[in-house]
Amino acid sequence: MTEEIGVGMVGHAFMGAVHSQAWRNVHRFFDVPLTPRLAAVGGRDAARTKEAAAKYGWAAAETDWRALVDRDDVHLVDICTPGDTHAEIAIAALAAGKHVLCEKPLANTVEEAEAMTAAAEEAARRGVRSMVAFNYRRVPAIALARKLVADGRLGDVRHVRAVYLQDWLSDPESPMTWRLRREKAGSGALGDLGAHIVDAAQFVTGSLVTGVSATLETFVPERPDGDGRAAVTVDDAAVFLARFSSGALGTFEATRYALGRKNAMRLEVNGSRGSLAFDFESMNELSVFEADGPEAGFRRVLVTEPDHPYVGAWWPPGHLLGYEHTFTHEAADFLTAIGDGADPAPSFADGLRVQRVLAAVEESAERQSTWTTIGGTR
Ligand code: SOE
Repeated sequence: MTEEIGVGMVGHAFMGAVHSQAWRNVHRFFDVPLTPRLAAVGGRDAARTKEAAAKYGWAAAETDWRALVDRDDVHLVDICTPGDTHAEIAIAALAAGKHVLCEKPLANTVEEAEAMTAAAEEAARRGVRSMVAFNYRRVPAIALARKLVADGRLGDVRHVRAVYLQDWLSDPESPMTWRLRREKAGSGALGDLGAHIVDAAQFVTGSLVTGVSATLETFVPERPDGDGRAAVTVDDAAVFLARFSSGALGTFEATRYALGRKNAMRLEVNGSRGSLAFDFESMNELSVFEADGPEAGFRRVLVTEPDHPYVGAWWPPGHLLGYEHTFTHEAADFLTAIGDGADPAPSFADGLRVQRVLAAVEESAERQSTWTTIGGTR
């Protein structure tokens, strides 16, 4: 076993559960330089946090995130809380010399993301690492897509078509949640789902979104909340056009109202020599078209070969991977960067760039039908 690194995770709901399994398993499948020790999990409710610690295998439970950050046996802080707490926890942890993995979107505002990025850059000079948890980068088919584009197999990228479709809000009577409160979540489908496809599109094409024209909608303005009703203060859906630094054009759509689509995170890229298409609901596949290939038509590549990204650590070809594996890959990449003394990606600066795109989408939607250019990108 390699040297241990104590992990402290704040938050233990959906993301906490999936991150827990990644920390528990990563060193059993990947040759990582550090072995995680699940030192402590943090949550506000003592009984529920204790229960989560027992269920997911954490040695201790803390009800105050500051106490968790301050623990001597915690060297890495994993932030799995709603966006309103990311900046405060990340900045305190980095100041205390703890490596930080932070769930997406990086923050609720550009200002918070800027402060987090400044703290991360200062901490990196002290050897303290930070990364944003854009887990879809670690889907083997998405990583393969990036490689195909980088190797020039698609030629010059002309179009990016990205959608992220869920349907869990389709029923207007489904109850209020923190995800629908602006002060908690920052934005709605835009930050939750749109952030993923912006990151994935930039990652796969190696190019940045430079401007957007957007529209947002909240279809159901209030929802049941306890004995009454509460106002939904975020978008239910976001649709936007984009330009990329490479010259490509993009279209993006993020919604929680696409009935029948449960987690359809889809990306299609068309280049001068070929195209590729991905759908998370068939996450082990990548469709590839090469214009100078022997036959016309898309090929369905089953991304389960040992030489495909991340796959060699797992099962024999054709034995499929799932959602949870993407988080194990993320943990492996982060531990490797920490062990190697390297800056991991996506960095907080990458998270800030996505945050700027989200803010530009909101600004454009607010102004209605204007092209809004994003500062800091070429
Ligand atoms: C909920 O909409 C959610 O869990 C997102 O928050 C995640 O980031 C996404 O991976 C799945 O859907």
